[in-house]
Amino acid sequence: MSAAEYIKNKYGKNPADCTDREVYEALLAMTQELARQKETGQGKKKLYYISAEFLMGKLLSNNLINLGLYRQVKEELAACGKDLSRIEEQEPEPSLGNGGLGRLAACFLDSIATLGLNGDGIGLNYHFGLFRQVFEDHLQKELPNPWMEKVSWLERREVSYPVRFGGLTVHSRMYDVAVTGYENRTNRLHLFDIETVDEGIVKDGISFDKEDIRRNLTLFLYPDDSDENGRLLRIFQQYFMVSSGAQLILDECAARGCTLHDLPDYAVIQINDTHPTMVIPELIRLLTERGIDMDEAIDIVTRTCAYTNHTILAEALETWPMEYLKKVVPQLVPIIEILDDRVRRRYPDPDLAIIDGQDRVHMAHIDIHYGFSVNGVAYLHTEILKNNELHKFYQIYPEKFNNKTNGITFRRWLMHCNPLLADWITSRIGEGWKKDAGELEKLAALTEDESALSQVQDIKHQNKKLLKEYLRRTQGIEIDDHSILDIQIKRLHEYKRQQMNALYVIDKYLEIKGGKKPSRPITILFGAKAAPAYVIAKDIIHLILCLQELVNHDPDVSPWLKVIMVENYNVTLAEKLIPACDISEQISLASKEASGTGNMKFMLNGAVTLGTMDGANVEIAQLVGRDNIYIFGKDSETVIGHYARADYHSRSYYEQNPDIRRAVDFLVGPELMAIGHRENLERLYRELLNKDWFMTLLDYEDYKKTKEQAYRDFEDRQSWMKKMLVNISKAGYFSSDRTIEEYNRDIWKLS
Ligand code: 26Q
Repeated sequence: MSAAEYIKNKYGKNPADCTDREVYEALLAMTQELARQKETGQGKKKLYYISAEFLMGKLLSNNLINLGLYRQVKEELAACGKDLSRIEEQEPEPSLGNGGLGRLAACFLDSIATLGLNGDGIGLNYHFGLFRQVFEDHLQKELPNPWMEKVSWLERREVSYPVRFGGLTVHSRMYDVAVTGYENRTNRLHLFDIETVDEGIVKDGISFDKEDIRRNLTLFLYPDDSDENGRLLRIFQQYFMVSSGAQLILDECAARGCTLHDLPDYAVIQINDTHPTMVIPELIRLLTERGIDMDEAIDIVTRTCAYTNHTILAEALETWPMEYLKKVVPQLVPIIEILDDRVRRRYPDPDLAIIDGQDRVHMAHIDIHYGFSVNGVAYLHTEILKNNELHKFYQIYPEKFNNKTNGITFRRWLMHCNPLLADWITSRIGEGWKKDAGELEKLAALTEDESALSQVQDIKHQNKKLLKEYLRRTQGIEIDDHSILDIQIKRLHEYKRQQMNALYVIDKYLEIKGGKKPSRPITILFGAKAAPAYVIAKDIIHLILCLQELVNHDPDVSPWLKVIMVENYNVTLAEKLIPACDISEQISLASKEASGTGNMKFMLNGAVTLGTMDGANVEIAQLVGRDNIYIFGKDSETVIGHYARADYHSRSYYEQNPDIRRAVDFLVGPELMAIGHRENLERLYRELLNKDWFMTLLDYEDYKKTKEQAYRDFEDRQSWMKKMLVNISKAGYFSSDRTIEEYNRDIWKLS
């Protein structure tokens, strides 16, 4: 049945007479029905990807693409005067993730289904997801972000499990979201929730009673661990997820014929960072409760669970005080003590223990000892884990460690977000790249083809115009589609160094004020949410918003330089920004960014990377070659050396480099003070001068030099288009289909 007929059947009228809302709801229902028809056989072994975050983004268009209906539906609607991209705007974005880790989980689900693998996701159904960001008085303010509507992708299932906490028992309820594969099977994302949650307890922004577990359990996604007072609630959430998940896994495996003794033949559980780590002691508890002795239960679980590490920041590694666990999950405490005891008997080194001298439980240590695989998410990251951060574990379990360089789904991050480029690629090299991303390499043959280069240039310009229109309509922001578009979009964190980009804005502003004009207008665009309790991150947002006000309203400067900070950066916005971008800022302090995945999305869409030798940038540089990427800054070994010797002092860079001094002083100068708040700007100034833990000033000079080289090179339009084309042609390696094939080959071993 065609979409138009479906709509007619549903409402008894033509699509042309329907509201966008009606069309959206009909398409959603139709898509769900079609997706359900593709739920195929279960097979014996099944993957469970368990994660506190799944940052899915909007689903309508993605599902239409995967079901092979997108073009037809778009044309049918157009014939009735309806624009599918406007219909899409009816859909709220479910923001069930913070950033990279959650978005990676969503890309993985897409690829798992696309490769026809039997694998489901397990997570939580946060009612408000991550907060919605608004700017007021040049500051970030957080508001709830409701996304669940009467008609939505969630399907309520008749599946419910008791989850026991110290002092209370709740009952989980399972909701499913269909996960369509590209021209392949449909899998499921299971999101657990409880029915007693009360959205009405949220007052004044996003504050609520942290102790009322029945009412608050699945209200919000934790915006990261800098939020002190929510830690206990975070443990409640984690246990709720893993206990429901573990019960589901055991039930499903039993239904497929598993005796529990042979669980590793029926299930493999991929633990996405340490947030779901309690699934290990919980499964051991459930197995022993069902009559399996402790030794065997530990062995079974160890052969079932695999762990992915996403961070090398010591402060982001989860360690929970035993006292918290005793309060929330007393039934796991004796099991964790047994696990710790066994480790201590084999390995006397206290660094390998699960419970440390301060009675804190190191979640990653549970995963490494009691899982069969430990993987990092990019080559450099895995090397640092093996040689530095987790070196002692690597020495005792070398066979467990492996690398799985991250990837992204090309369905969403090219076919959906950049149809102009996707169609052009198809017109040049055929359709094959959609299933075999390696075929993008064929584009390399076109780098000397002038018509190809000018078409690529034209597509980039078209995308800038589309972005301009979108930002004008949705954010009231004006951009110049003839300027260089230089973009940094990612969570706000000091290690990602948005502050370095902001210092450059100041430097450039002062240069232009002094009469030195660039050869072409430049737009420097930021998008970032800061964790509500992360003070310095919020100060950096404040600085950028003040610069936006100052620079864009200065008639001497604004024709040449514009600063834009988009509000409420999310997946939907990323899909609009990335296709229009010229320069992709990936400027983390080397050794700190585990991988990055935005870097891959930009590359695929023909932006050129300006970055440090960190995370997957290292692999991008290797693939495209030094002529097609702008690399600057100290490498990871140098940085790790500075930390080891504690010999980095930002003040000496401030004192020696007049550009740096001028830009840093500007933070507390009269121009910004007239716009912003003294407290925030002075705190940032002191931080940079006295601490600068992520070594902004160390790399500043090289950053400025390299960025300006990129701006100059941009003027040679022909050679820039070549760089773009080389980037696109080498992006195939970063398809999450490749990543998932590697997970399956080395870890999951599903047939
Ligand atoms: C920890 C404790 C308590 C509460 C929250 C948290 C918490 C929440 C989210 C800790 C970390 C996160 C998110 C981490 C994350 O997104 N990491 C990113 O993962 C990407 C996918 O592998 C990488 O590409 C990025 O480099 C990495 O930063």
